[in-house]
Amino acid sequence: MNPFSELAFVTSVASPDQLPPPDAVEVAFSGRSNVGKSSAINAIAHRKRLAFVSKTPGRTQTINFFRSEDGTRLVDLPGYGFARVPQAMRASWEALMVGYLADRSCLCAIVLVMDSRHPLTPNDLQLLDWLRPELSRGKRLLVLLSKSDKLSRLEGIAVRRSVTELLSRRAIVGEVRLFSSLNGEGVDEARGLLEKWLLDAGLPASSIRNKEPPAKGRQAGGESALIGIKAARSGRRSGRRTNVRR
Ligand SMILES: Nc1nc2c(ncn2[C@@H]2O[C@H](COP(=O)(O)OP(=O)(O)OP(=O)(O)O)[C@@H](O)[C@H]2O)c(=O)[nH]1
Ligand SMILES: [Mg+2]
Repeated sequence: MNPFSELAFVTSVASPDQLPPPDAVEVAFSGRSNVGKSSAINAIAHRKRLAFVSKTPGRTQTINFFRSEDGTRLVDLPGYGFARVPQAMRASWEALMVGYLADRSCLCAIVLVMDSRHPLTPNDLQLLDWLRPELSRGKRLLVLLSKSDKLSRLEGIAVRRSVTELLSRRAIVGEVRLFSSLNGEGVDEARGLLEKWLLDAGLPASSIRNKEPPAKGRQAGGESALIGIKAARSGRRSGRRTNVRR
């Protein structure tokens, strides 16, 4: 049975202090605007309109939470790198995303969605490098190379290989899969990996609730993904924030 088919929308969050308490095990979907994050959530849940999909880049502007009865949450993050929105608006979505990723004790895995035709943009690389310490502390990474239906089989093999090699060169531990929410390539595999990781992370939710510290609101600060990432790191160095699960 698909463990994600019973997911239901919980809440939309526009600032870090509105985040729900960390009383579930979460998997977050991140990536550039318009790469197919919301579509990937729908495909994995085998639902048509759970997360909102749009042709217009920058559609998901809040953090959207979808929860299942067993204490699992899939989290749809706002996209980054969309040039055609005002800088201030972009900065606020990106700060929201980085703030969430930097300080979420119940986050067990990050799905980085990249368009298989244009993977590894500077922002993707920056996010990957920034995630490396979290991954070495046990968080999982699944890279989905989306819209693989637009590639030939050989192109798909080549892009998966080159992304896998890049992760290895940068000492980033993660799984890389071709993915299409249109023709279903990689969907079952992605679902299986996430299910396994969530189980490894310690479901059921009742046991998690007893262990998690209370949620702490925290502003990531900053004017862009770059600045947001720097702010999150320097906050960590100065010891201001420490509740990421080790
Ligand atoms: N061909 C193809 N199109 C896709 C696929 N996944 C998503 N799309 C299309 O890409 C566009 C963006 O999809 P979304 O799922 O809304 O992308 P997103 O990353 O959530 O976008 P933002 O919320 O704006 O950051 C839509 O027109 C989708 O129909 C795919 O696997 N193949
Ligand atoms: Mg979206």
